[in-house]
Amino acid sequence: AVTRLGAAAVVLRGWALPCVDVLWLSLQSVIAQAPFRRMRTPGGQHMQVALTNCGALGWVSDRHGYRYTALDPMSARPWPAMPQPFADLAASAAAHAGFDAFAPDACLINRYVPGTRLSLHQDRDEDDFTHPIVSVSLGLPAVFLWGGGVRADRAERIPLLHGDVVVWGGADRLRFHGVAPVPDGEHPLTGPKRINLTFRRAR
Ligand code: MD3
Ligand code: FE
Repeated sequence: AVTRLGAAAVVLRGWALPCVDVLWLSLQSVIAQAPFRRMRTPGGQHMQVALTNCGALGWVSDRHGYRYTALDPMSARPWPAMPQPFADLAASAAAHAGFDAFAPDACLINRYVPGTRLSLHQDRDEDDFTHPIVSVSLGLPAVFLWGGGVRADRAERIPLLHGDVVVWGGADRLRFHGVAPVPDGEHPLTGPKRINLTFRRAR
């Protein structure tokens, strides 16, 4: 089933379910090379969400700000390559939502333990906002906060479940968004965690 969130944003319910096992296996090899870590914000605090990346570019945050890098700052080595099942899923979901030939160069992987939230923000660290973003939810359910063009706009609450894929593009690309605190729970695949894969064209 497809739920429309906005002019250019859709939820593909359960789209990743046929491939979650292979995604999970691929993820284990990524995190063996580039473990989850909590990065510092420019303000000096630790982010609640732990993250890692795969693909040519990875999103990082530190005292100097937010940016994409070719090297993992923890290892000084390139980020792990994007597993083919990741790239295939991102391209097929984007195509289903009307974005042909989506070739992400960055996959940000976020890990939420119960109680973790992601406050309202915009994603503006990419060069070209005409490319869509594809997000894959795994594990514990969460409530996605879908705001407007300014932070003060009231946010809609959208439940996202294991296997749901969301594609955001065009007019909705700069909407404020976030994740409400993840409720306690245990998921058969991921344990007490929510994992989100976010595919982007950074450059
Ligand atoms: C909506 N991650 O990493 S899905 C992020 O579930 C992020 O981990 C959330 O927001 C998560 O930046 C939300 C991804 C997402 C990414 C970009 C968007 C949603 C978006 C851009 C515009 C609107
Ligand atoms: Fe975001």
